[in-house]
Amino acid sequence: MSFVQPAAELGNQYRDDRVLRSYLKRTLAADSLRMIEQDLHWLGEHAAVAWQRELRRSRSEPVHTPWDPTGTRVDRIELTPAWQESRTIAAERGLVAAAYGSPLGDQGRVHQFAMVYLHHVASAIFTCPLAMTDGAATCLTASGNKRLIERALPHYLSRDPATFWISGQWMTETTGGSDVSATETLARADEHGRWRLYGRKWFTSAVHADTALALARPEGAGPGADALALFYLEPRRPDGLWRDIEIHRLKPKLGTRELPSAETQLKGAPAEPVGDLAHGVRSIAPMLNITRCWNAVCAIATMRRGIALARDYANRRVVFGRPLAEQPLHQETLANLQAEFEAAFHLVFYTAERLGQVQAGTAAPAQVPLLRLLTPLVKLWTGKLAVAISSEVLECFGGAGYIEDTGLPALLRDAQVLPIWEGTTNVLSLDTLRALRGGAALDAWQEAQQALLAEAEASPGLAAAVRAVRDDSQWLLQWLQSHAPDSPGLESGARELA
Ligand code: MFK
Ligand code: FAD
Repeated sequence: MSFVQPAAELGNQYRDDRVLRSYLKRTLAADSLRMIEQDLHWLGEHAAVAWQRELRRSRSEPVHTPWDPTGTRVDRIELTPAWQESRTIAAERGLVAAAYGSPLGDQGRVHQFAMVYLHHVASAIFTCPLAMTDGAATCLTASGNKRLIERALPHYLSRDPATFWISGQWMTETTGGSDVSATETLARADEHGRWRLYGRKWFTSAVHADTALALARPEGAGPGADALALFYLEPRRPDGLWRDIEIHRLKPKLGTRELPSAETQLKGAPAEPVGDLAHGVRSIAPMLNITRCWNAVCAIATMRRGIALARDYANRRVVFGRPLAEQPLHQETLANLQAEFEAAFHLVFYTAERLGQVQAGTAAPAQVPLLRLLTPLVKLWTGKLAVAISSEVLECFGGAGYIEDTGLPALLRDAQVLPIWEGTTNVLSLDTLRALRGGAALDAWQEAQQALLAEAEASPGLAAAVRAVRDDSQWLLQWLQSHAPDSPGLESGARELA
């Protein structure tokens, strides 16, 4: 019998995650940690079991059936088993609910994102609709629309799979996803005064979601983005049939294949304005900021999974007479990946802490502009890094990393969406400059940086590194100070950045 290389294995992803465990121990009171640890152990175990299970079966994809045998338009979407299982897990573990009214107070976001981090890779990308659902809950809350809050929030925050609802986010059209100003979807009041939407939404992920928030242009409104309004829809009737909506097709995607992302025609779909009949981008911005935070959490989850597999493999694979893990150059490769991941991890959870405090109203005033600044930064940086790390992880497996049924190529394919959706890297770079307007974010950032550096300086051995970071950041501060306060400066700043 010739040699057979054992595959990489995963243990309980909570138990084995030194970075997560030490962070939570440092951040949460012992009682709080005890309260949530059962969830974390369960999700950590599920992550390991799901990984092994997915390797043993071929990955399925959702199926769209436009017509029934009698010729009636049905647009049935059949979901994959892993996707359906993930919906149940999400409701029962409270992956959205944990962030609202948490017994951990303003640390509810830390609890929630620790769970999301453990679950993302095992979730079949169900984290996409969960992010949008969380975003919708925040967005409706911010709108103050009492009727919609009472209607939808109890479902979004339900821990019962039978009553749990997920939301979609319908912005992108063929005219543009970054620049939504040319949105063609029209909102027109019918003879009963009920708003109906007409148009084509070009990317609608989790298309079968129970509700959606959509941008549309009210009839008679002028051109441009500010004339758009935000609408709430329940796209399907209780019997599952679509309300004046047709699904053209499910998109054939590079990755995220279990996530049904559709091209959708709105043919008079009933909808309800969330707020004013204008300022739709401003109204949906709270949703964007939540989903961008989720994106960052899912990015570090991807990095951590790849590194865990690569480390395990390095102990099993023997090259040039010793385990790969003992080859100095490979040790350096793994150490670099780990260092990049740990930096990203801490920035993401630092942002999650600020988000929880701002949401709970316990944040100091300066935390609000700081969070606004960190959100696009953390999304754009971790999105790109997840792709780079996943690519390096594949190489750590040599040729095996390129082979479908190791499960590794899916990791890279799924990572590639992270820098694209929810704002591409360049669009978020410009959003960062938008967040810097007025100077409050920059002041808050400097203050936060000083506090962090003072804390780090107190740790033995870190003082020299802290001084180096402080020196390096001086040029950036000066650059930002010269460009941030006014928008013409921002535009020339964007050119310089490019
Ligand atoms: C598994 C991982 C989880 C993630 C799952 C995600 C699944 C969903 C997939 C999707 O991709 S959904 C679609 C996501 N689409 C985007 O992210 C759009 C990207 N483009 C932008 O973000 C553009 O910058 C933007 C559309 C916002 C530009 O629109 P405008 O109208 O030209 O911008 P403008 O005039 O600067 O801003 C309008 C208002 O919104 C301003 O407020 P005021 O009216 O009070 O002045 C802005 O300050 C405000 N605004 C814009 N972005 C904001 C914001 N406010 C707070 N936060 C922001 N991020
Ligand atoms: P464009 O906006 O045309 O961008 C093309 C290039 O131009 C990018 O590199 C971008 O960075 C660059 N660019 C744009 N503006 C500028 C600028 N001012 N300066 C410099 N560079 C710029 N959308 C939804 O609304 N709902 C969904 O559910 C949804 N699901 C998705 C699922 C998947 C799998 C994918 C891939 C996309 C999904 N999207 C969804 C769409 C996504 O949000 C958009 O694709 C994204 O925002 C980019 O828009 P676009 O495709 O029109 O590209």
